[in-house]
Amino acid sequence: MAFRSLTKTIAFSRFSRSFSAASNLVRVEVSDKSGIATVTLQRAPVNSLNLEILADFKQSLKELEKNKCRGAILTSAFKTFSAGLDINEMYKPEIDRAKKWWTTLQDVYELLYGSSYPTVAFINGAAPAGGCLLSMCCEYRVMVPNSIIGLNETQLGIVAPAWFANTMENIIGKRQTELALTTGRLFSTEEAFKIGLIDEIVQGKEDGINRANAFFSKFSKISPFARNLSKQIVRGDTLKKMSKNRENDLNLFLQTISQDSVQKGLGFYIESLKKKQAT
Ligand code: CO8
Repeated sequence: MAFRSLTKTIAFSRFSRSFSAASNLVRVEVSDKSGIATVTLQRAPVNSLNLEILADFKQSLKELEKNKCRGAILTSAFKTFSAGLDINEMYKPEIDRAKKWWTTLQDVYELLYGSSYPTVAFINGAAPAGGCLLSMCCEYRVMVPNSIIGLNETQLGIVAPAWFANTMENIIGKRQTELALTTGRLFSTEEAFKIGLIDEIVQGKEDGINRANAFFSKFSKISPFARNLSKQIVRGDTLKKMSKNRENDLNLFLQTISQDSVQKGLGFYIESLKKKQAT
């Protein structure tokens, strides 16, 4: 069933409904009581972000915005929050698909970082690179212990784009971002908490959802208009810079992945992930 026709029937504030796009890679459940949506990424095994899951996610975010969602919790159906961008989309790519993939990622970023409703990432497992980016787009991050989060791109021989870096900088500051990016550091949950990359450490799903709801309840007496405008003021420069630079950013991405040395590095990295499984 087409996502559009299904979601047309949803009145967000009155019904408890769950829905997902045709390919079923993102599930959205809206509570009738609170109006809060839980958005669950579910591309097995590790939510690596290929074109199809990003397209589903983009569609879900558009629907949430259109239906005046009251708040959204982003999480994963698996023990990994998201392994980040699907490396296979960058390795020996088909150029038209790579272009579509990257622009869909840009769309997702703009929709999530600039959403009018409040957002919480319940990071229930590892969140490297693009996984970290998605969580950083949310307004509040709660994370389970003994996991990892960070922008580790340099470890793959690639570079996190400026908008990834700026988004991290807005959370942990320039100095920590420079250190984190240049070393490709993956922080443990506990380290991430200490530097403010995450806001709370939670013990499992129930605690995570409770803490997310506690965050939303901070706005119960705040006008949604004033809340959203404040968010847009704080995030506006980063968003504007990113939006203005979308074409250059796409060209830079295409140039980067067309380099032999980058392809070689990505090939090694994919092999190292496979070898890890074999040992
Ligand atoms: N892309 C594609 N496949 C992946 C990815 C990924 N990012 N991550 C894992 N996989 C695959 C594995 O190869 C494995 O495949 P298979 O079953 O066929 O062997 C399967 O998913 C399961 O992986 P693991 O066995 O490793 O699962 P674990 O639960 O043990 O570990 C982790 C989960 C911790 C997430 C681990 O898989 C991992 O570290 N993955 C790599 C994460 C990573 O480095 N991501 C970086 C992606 S790059 C990015 O997001 C930003 C790029 C910015 C663009 C720059 C411009 C050029």
